[in-house]
Amino acid sequence: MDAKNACTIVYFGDGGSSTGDFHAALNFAAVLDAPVIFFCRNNGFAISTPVSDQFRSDGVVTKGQAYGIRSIRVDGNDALAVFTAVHEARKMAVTEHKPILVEALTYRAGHHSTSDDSTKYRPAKEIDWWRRERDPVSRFRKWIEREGWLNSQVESELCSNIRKQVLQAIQVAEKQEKPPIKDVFTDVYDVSPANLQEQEISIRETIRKHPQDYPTDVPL
Ligand SMILES: Cc1ncc(C[n+]2csc(CCOP(=O)(O)OP(=O)(O)O)c2C)c(N)n1
Repeated sequence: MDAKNACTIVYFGDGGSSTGDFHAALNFAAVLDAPVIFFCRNNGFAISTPVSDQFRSDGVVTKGQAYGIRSIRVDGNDALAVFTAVHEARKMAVTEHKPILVEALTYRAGHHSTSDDSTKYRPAKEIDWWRRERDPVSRFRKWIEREGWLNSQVESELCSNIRKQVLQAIQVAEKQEKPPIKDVFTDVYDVSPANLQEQEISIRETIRKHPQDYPTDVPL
């Protein structure tokens, strides 16, 4: 980042803010004056654990303040509020060379994953309310419609245009050669540590023993 007009943004959930690494990261960022935007999506749950069972602080914004980091809370379902907050946060991070924390208050209107049934730990009515009354996409749509920037004709043209672009991109991507197996091991470290070297030997040995189970379009 030295002398560059740049900063980093990291995204995490309320559950992430309940882990030790989060606290170490905030402290390091604060004392080292790292130009980082910590963006927390506080959707009220870490899978099924509500925030009331995770922490007693007033949300996540106060955790940033406790480490001497300027922190702001926004309505995470208001796209313009989120845009404005991140825009300002970036300016501060880049010009002042300091970290910023943004807490976006929101709600997970779907299940955590395909193996989750969130009605087991929260009322279906609550989920419906957020879907109906607070959906950020509907809110943003209403705003751009009111401004006269979107109507059903513009929308359908836009959708069919984008669909074509996506299909073309998929066709191009599918023709690309798959990355070779060695890339699995060279992606993170400059010098591969011993445990990764062992894993590479082990996977190559497994492929040698069971070639029929290894995809033919992935170079070795
Ligand atoms: C180190 C570690 N511990 C536990 C898990 C299991 N896990 C996956 S998602 C999750 C909850 C994350 O909660 P949050 O950060 O609020 O994200 P969200 O549920 O909003 O996606 C947990 C505990 C994990 N992936 N990694």
